Amino acid sequence: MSGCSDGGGGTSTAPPASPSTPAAGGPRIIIKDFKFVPASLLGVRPGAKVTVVNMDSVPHTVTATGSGSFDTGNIEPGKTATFVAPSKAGSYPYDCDIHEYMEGTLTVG
Ligand SMILES: [Cu+2]
Repeated sequence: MSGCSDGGGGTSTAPPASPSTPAAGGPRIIIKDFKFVPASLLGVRPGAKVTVVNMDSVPHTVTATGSGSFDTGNIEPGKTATFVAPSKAGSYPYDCDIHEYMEGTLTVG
């Protein structure tokens, strides 16, 4: 096997994170300093693709608690993952499988 060394090939031209700029591609969760930002992600469309960016230096996950509705699996440092929001409106708490004190809520509707 060859050609697997480019680490996912993200865009390298993205400017530094700018909190005031809405994400073009839809809802997004940033993981930084062992926190989910925003901790409560509101107004996510049912079935929307949610992007998760891990800006920490350790792996994290976004794992729905209880419902099992979504789970990114391990997101390595500096990597981005996506998951599909539940198709039913409601509030979906999640945590990090590795650091259970990390908590957030995804609200669909
Ligand atoms: Cu974590």
